[in-house]
Amino acid sequence: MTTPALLPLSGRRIPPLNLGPPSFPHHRATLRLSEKFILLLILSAFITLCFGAFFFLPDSSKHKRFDLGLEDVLIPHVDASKGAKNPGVFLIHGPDEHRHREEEERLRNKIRADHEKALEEAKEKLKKSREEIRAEIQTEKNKVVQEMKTKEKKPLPPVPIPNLIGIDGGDPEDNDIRKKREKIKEMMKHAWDNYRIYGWGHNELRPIARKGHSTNIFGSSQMGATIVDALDTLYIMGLHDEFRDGQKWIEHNLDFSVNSEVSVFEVNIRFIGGLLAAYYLSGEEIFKIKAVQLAEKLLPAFNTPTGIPWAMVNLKSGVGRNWGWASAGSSILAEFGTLHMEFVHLSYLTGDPVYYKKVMHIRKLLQKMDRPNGLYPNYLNPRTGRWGQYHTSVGGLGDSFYEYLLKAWLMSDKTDHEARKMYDDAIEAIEKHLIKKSRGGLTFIGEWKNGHLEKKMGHLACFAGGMFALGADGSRMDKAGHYLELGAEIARTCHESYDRTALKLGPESFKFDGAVEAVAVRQAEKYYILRPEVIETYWYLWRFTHDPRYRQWGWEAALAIEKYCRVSGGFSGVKDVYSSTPTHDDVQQSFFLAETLKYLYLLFSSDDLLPLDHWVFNTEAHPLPVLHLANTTLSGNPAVR
Ligand code: DMJ
Repeated sequence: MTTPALLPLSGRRIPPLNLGPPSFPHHRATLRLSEKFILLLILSAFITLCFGAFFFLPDSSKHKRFDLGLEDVLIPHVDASKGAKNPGVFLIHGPDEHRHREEEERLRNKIRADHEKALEEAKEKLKKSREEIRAEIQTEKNKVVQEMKTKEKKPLPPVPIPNLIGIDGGDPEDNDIRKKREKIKEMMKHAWDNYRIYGWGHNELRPIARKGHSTNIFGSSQMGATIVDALDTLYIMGLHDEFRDGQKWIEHNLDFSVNSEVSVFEVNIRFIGGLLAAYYLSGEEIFKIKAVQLAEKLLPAFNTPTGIPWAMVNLKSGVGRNWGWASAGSSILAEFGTLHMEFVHLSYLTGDPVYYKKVMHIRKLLQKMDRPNGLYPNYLNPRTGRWGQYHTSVGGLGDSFYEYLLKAWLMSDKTDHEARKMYDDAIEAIEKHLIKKSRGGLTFIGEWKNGHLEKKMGHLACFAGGMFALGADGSRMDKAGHYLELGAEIARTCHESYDRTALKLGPESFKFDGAVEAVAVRQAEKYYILRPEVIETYWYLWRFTHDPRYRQWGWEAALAIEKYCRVSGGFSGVKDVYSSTPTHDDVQQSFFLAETLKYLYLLFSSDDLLPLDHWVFNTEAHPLPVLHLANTTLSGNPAVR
């Protein structure tokens, strides 16, 4: 007879016990309840039995061991001679017995601990969303595939060494300029030495509190962001002891297996960009190895339904997500659109096309999409592949996407025509809809918000002056002169935004509204956090025009930084550039060493240091060499065949 208990537990229907008229629904419910109760009882009894057996059997077997004479089979190390008077009875005595008990105890504890851990992990899993679990599974799969690949991996194919021209030197002939350059180097020493003393290994420095600092872009990790970001600046300045110090730290301490959720974009531009530049400049393999290790950790961020990566990824679990503040769960244009340079270099150096494919996939997807007025909105949903809010900006949220289209073309030795076309199309739409002249004759780049132009320009957008100048050569219909002029106008506007403040440092963003021109209106927009964009534009304009005004403006900015941002423990941002008594924000940003001081140093160097026809700077000012891609053999890459 089949009893309910013997029916398969997984079966959806269990026949009711024949204890009452089946026609009454409430009875049926009662019966099902009691059946379930019985089943539960049986099940729990079974589990208890198994559990008990698991824990107690070893204990009882200990008793058996002393009288059943099976020890030679079960425990072959028992000393049989000790039980010789009573054949068949083997005793474990003294130290042996003690050791044995300890061993059993240790095993039991281990089993208990493993069991607890498994329960905890199961509990944690249940807390996660379907998507998180799916992403974890995908990450595990990728890991296995990656491991298999690694096992199969043949040595990396040799790649042609790019032309590494102008990695040092740059001594200017003019004595005054040389002194200015020396001063910038001294500022770098001050920033680095204080970070070395008070913030070593932390991401950034609090120069007044004299301790380490970090922000959410680096998650909870201490990954020495300042060290990685500063390396190439140290190198080109000839600060080689400091460079070696940083290298040693990276070799021994930089570990990416951390349970920390980081920004994919920031980690890419600061860490991967910084490590690749350090590798190219110094030739030290360790930087390349670390860059590749880190890049592998970023790959799970691309596991989305569209292949548009999440903004953040947990370096350990590979789980990704987007910023809570982003429109409709979107990824950000300036973030997923600023991976191309580094990822192409990774494929170039490893021979593994995976990185190249990820960024080309993003490009192809963007090419297919409709663009309102030819403008790229800042938000794109990685689940649906649809735009979020129709906001377009050449400042925050959009900026470096345009920069990387141009630089993809430059980096490919001007062979990636697709990238150049996308850049030209985008810039034409930007010029038509976003670039205006103020009443006072200042050219500015506004922001497009749902069909309106907001007449506000961010400090971040000031980099575009340099971009227009850099892209002038090779522009459509030979509009080179026009774009160089446009770059110069943006440089002038941004200089005005500095000049109209008490500290001669620019605000975070400034307005063009009636009588207000190039001035911040809201208190929350009056800060300066050691940003580089205005100085970056001065440098590009200097390289293309050699107009001395750019060196002069750069020097004004350097003096203002020295006067108002320098403190004994490093350099700090200021909260209000319109107040003549500055309040410090107590943060020395890593980009101050990577970008601001590097661009200043280059501004007072001769052009043979990192010449622009051989090097392309990533958006964090890390120089990467032009790749003569026609010589490489990456599979599936039409640009390189
Ligand atoms: C830097 O990290 C990079 O330049 C990035 O593209 C945006 N801005 C910051 C510095 O202001």
